[in-house]
Amino acid sequence: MRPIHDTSLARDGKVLILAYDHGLEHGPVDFEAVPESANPEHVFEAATHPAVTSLAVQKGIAEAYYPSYEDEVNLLAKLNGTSNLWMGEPDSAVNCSVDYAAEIGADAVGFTLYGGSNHEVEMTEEFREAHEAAREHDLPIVMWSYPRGQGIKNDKKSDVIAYAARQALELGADVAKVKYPGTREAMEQVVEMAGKTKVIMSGGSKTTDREFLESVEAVIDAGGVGLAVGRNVFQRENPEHILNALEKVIYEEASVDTALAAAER
Ligand code: FBP
Repeated sequence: MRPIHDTSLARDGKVLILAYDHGLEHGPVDFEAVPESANPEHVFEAATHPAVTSLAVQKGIAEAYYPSYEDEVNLLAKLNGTSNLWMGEPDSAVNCSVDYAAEIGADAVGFTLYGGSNHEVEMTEEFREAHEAAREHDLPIVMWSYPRGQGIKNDKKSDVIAYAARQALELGADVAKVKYPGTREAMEQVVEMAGKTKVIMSGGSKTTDREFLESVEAVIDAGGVGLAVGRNVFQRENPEHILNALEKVIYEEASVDTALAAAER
């Protein structure tokens, strides 16, 4: 296990990854709410906010835009990804090696595992290769641990999410990125199952400021270290406001009311 507190993935042991792989995973529909969010520069600018510990993007976005931001933004290179254009059991193509991620300046790497999919065995073998290469490069590895597919009846159930966190620990991820199980108590079980692997919440589709911040607060209270968030930031007209509020909740462990008051500072 690679302790993350001394890496650029963390600030004071906490993590706020701005995720921006949606153009591949979901397609242009995710940019409709705020059309300028289709421009990667808009999101790279948001990632310069001091609350953001790294920006997670696919290789193509990293190659094209990261050179202009390498002094201000930490890069988390996603190693696999998939589009929403095909149908079938969940799977994700490995499209970037750890060697190449390191070459383009990545400070960390990310990998999606769909536990429960008929492709879980192959994906786990691919993760093994990524994990061992990440260790060679001394790069932290974050697992997007998302059980889904034929083996999974309900991917929102807390014991399924706890299993996802445990898979991340067993397979050697430094950080497990999991869906929010709905309550602080459920998140505590997830964190317990993850052991020394740090747990972060996946942002999910856009909600109100209060609802979103309350879920982040519950994650922190449960012993999680932060979140990886995409739509709840870039689908807002002013990403800076919600990042100001997240900074309060994650790093200062402030209440949601305090964070909301600070959002428009
Ligand atoms: P959000 O905060 O927008 O949910 O982003 C997190 C993330 O894991 C992205 O990295 C990814 O593109 C997306 O969610 C995948 O969502 P799903 O596969 O659940 O539709």
